[in-house]
Amino acid sequence: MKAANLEEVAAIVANFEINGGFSDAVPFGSGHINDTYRITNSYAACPDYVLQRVNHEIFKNVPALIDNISYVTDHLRNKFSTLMGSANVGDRALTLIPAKSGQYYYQDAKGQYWRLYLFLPDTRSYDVVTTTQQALEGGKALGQFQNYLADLDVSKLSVVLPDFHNINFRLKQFAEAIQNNAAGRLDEVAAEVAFVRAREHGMGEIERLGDAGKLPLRVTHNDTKFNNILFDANDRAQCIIDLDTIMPGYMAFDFGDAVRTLINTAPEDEPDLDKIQLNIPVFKAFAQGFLGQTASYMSTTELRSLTLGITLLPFIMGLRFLTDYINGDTYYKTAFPAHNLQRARAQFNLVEKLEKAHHQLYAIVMHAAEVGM
Ligand code: ADP
Ligand code: GN1
Ligand code: MG
Repeated sequence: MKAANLEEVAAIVANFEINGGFSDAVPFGSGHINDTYRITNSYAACPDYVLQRVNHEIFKNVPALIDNISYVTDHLRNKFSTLMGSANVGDRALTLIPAKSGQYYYQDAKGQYWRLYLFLPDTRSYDVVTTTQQALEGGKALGQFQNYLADLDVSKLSVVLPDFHNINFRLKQFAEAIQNNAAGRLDEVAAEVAFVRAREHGMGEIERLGDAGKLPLRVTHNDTKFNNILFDANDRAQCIIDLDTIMPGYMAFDFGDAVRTLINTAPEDEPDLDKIQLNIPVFKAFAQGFLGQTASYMSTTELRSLTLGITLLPFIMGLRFLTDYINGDTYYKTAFPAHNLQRARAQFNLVEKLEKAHHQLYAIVMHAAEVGM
């Protein structure tokens, strides 16, 4: 999808119930799927907003996705006000702004879907985690998110992207991509294909445990990249964002995807594989924060599954980046032609390093769980 220009964005914003007026829009964030703009208000006393174009080629049912977000954010707001007596509930959960139609989205003449949130001022997010405080705070916030959503009626959530973290589904897509070789890139990726083949069975353990009824389905976020946690000016975690993929899932998915991004000393697409190292103190702090909120209601099997999630999630991401590379970059936004391959290589390198550290990571999770009980 082509980026929208300023006039287009202003015209879109005019369809929402905003306070004040439109002053400016700048592209914002580094997401791979949607387009995000920060909207500044022409009145200093009125709030700024975040406008997003939801990629409806990927999210086929945007109204259902918006309903999920509205349901979850209402529930979170209630929890924050009843359990924490928090006066600033609006700072802790995203606030959707209604369109003039009354719905929480606007569909333009081209059929594109837009939504508007209140902008949370003085916040920031981290692509790479550098301090144990950030990790501890992030762990507490994601654990609390799990905790607060544990009593939500899962049946009211739409499954917006079926089988999103199901490795068997991702392997099937991978096999199809290899079969089609649509971009003629297969010869270049023999080493990566072999890497996947060697792990196909082992990576299926979470699905097998789930199918055998040994892991509960919970409300999961499913995109817990660390940069989806907003921090305030004092580096306290303030709000979990990017709620498009909220669906039923396994706790290990959320734990694993967060660890994928926070334990890595380098960005997700680092080209220099030597720069990809494991930050163990940061991981330990995150595990403490997360399990302090959640360990008390997890079985030993579920706790163990968290350590499986630590290697599964970077493996799945690497597999998806590789599949997209083979397909000719049809899913993720890319900044240059080999971007998806570079991402896949970085993720697979991380998987190797995590595999080597498995026993150490397992011990840290189990210790944090004991402390957190
Ligand atoms: P994407 O799916 O593209 O990652 P996000 O919803 O995560 O989109 O938003 C992209 C970035 O925009 C975030 O990393 C964050 O920095 C910023 N952002 C998103 N929502 C808000 C908000 N309500 N207030 C302030 N910043 C926000
Ligand atoms: C995508 O849009 P963004 O960047 O938050 C993807 C996630 C991946 C992530 C990898 C709907 O998320 O699953 O983990 O890229 N989202 C979707 O950075 O596919
Ligand atoms: Mg995001």
